[in-house]
Amino acid sequence: MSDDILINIQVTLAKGDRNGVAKLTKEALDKGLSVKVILEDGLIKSMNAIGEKFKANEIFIPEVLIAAKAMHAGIAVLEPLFAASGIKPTGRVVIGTVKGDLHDIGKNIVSMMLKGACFEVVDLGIDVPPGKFLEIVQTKSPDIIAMSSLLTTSMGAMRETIKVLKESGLRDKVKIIVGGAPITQGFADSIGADSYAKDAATAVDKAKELLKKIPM
Ligand code: B1M
Repeated sequence: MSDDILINIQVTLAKGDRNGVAKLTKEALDKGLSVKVILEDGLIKSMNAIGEKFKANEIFIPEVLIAAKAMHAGIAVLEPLFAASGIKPTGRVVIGTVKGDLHDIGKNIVSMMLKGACFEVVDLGIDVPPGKFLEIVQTKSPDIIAMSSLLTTSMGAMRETIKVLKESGLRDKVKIIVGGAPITQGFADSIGADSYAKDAATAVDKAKELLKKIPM
């Protein structure tokens, strides 16, 4: 029964039916499925399949975009459940997809899961230039900067952001975590990031670990 609704979510997302995905996501919640299961076995699974079809040239950018919007509609239903909590924020994270990169699905999932773990999240969106990260460190004093990149061509913007922070003397005021499909631990080390996470769930664990390293 729960498998039926998850398959329905996958199929509806692949068709790019935003209202349908939102409706089915609500239905899945009503049926008692967990947010994690709906997210991983419904929404993400379908989006990954879309990615594979895109890679194989079976579908093209417009279809991918439409599916991505349907994915957002599902995430929008789940998000309040991650965030709903009266507990004091664990820490403040500023997150963004780096300059030159417009991919935001993974970044939004990381953001949503951080909120679910009671972090206060300031989301700078996509195509965020190093100067914007710098400005926000100055004005919001976050504990952590979280940068996402999906393109090999935008990975360099992470290095550039860390360089700008170093030059302004603010690098040591904030912990930095990086992630996204082309990012590796080796790359994270090479640019001087404090942490790397391969997926959203790991990003939450790593963010919690980083907080422990911040002197009170
Ligand atoms: Co683009 N795209 N895309 N795309 N796109 C990829 C990334 C690509 C791998 C497809 C391919 O060729 N096989 C390829 C990149 C190749 C590379 O450089 N290595 C690619 C390309 C080339 C491009 C364009 C250049 C295409 C073109 O125009 N010719 C163009 C670039 C535009 C730009 O950014 N300047 C482009 C455009 C687009 C769309 C706009 C059509 C759309 C984005 C819509 C949107 O995001 N709103 C899109 C999409 C959807 C994809 C694929 C199909 C799916 C990405 C996705 O959302 N995955 C992707 C192929 C694929 O991944 N199979 C592809 C689902 C998401 C949940 O996973 O984002 O990896 P992901 O996030 C994961 C982890 O990576 C991690 O956690 C997330 C969840 O667990 N994670 C973090 C992410 N950020 C993190 C940060 C962290 C920690 C973990 O800490 C801070």
